[in-house]
Amino acid sequence: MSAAAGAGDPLRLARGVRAGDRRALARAITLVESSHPDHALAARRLLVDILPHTGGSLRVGITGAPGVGKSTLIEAVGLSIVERGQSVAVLAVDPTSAVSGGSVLGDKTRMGELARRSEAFIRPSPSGSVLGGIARRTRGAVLLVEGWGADVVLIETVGVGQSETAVALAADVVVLLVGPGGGDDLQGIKRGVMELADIVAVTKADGDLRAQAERTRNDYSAAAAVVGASESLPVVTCSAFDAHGIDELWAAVTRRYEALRQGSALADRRAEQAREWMWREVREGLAEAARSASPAVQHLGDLEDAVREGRLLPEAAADELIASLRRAPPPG
Ligand SMILES: Nc1nc2c(ncn2[C@@H]2O[C@H](COP(=O)(O)OP(=O)(O)OP(=O)(O)O)[C@@H](O)[C@H]2O)c(=O)[nH]1
Ligand SMILES: [Mg+2]
Repeated sequence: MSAAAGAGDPLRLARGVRAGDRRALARAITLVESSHPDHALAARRLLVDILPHTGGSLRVGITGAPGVGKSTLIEAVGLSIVERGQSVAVLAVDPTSAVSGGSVLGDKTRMGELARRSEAFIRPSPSGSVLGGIARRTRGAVLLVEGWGADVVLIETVGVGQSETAVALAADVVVLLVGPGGGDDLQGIKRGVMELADIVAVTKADGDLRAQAERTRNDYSAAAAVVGASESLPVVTCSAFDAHGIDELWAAVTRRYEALRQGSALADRRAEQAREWMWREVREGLAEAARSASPAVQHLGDLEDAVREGRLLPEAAADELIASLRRAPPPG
């Protein structure tokens, strides 16, 4: 079968991942990230085989503005996890942006020490050419690193647009990282970023920035109370440079995780993420079918023109496409 040949044997790959083979893991993630239609079936076989061996890790999203210090903090946190005898996987989910450029190189150098540890696996961002499907690829990669045996998964993301959804659909605990400057960063609250966060960490709290970071921490604590994000939203300061606050931050993360594990909160959260994921797939699949498989596809250009020129309401055009999809014979 050519598809399986192109993608390698998914079941062999799955065995390699479960045996702790890092190269197999890297190839497995590449397969799941692939947007090549021939790889979709192999990727699914792989994930189905891995699925019974997943769910055992603490999944942490680390989100924050570009350059705020996410990768550097992840290296510090990751090293302390490894020192405690646990394994850690780092996933960066943002496609390389034109702005920051070359984040693959950046991540590798910024996490150089962690990258050399056998208990750590680091997967830099997918390349900038890959658009769409970030949530799907992130979830797939989380399952794979769990199958590999990661005790902790750290997911780095700038947390806007698609990657915000990706982290919300994949993480158990979300840490919002902010700079010591306050000011503009506080806009994050208005944008609702804090509603997504379980913990706020003011990073770069070292040297001259330490006092300012403490003031920013107080600002965030006060702001969290005002927006009613949560009476118990922890706000901490930390530094990846002098290791200040790293243990406290990690203690806050594990406290949150242990709280979720009381009763069924963690299982409920993950169940809801899986359900939401299914509906995303349905929405994306239907949109794709409307674009490519609907009998109205020959008129698609006309429909779009009519909508663009204001001759047809967008909702009327959508109705027409959906109606035509309903009339279409089922695939296969
Ligand atoms: N003083 C100080 N600087 C830091 C700290 N952490 C990171 N930096 C600096 O902040 C800059 C950005 O750090 P990164 O870790 O690459 O930030 P990032 O959020 O991962 O950036 P992107 O992945 O590009 O969004 C680098 O120059 C770091 O050296 C810290 O704890 N203290
Ligand atoms: Mg980074």
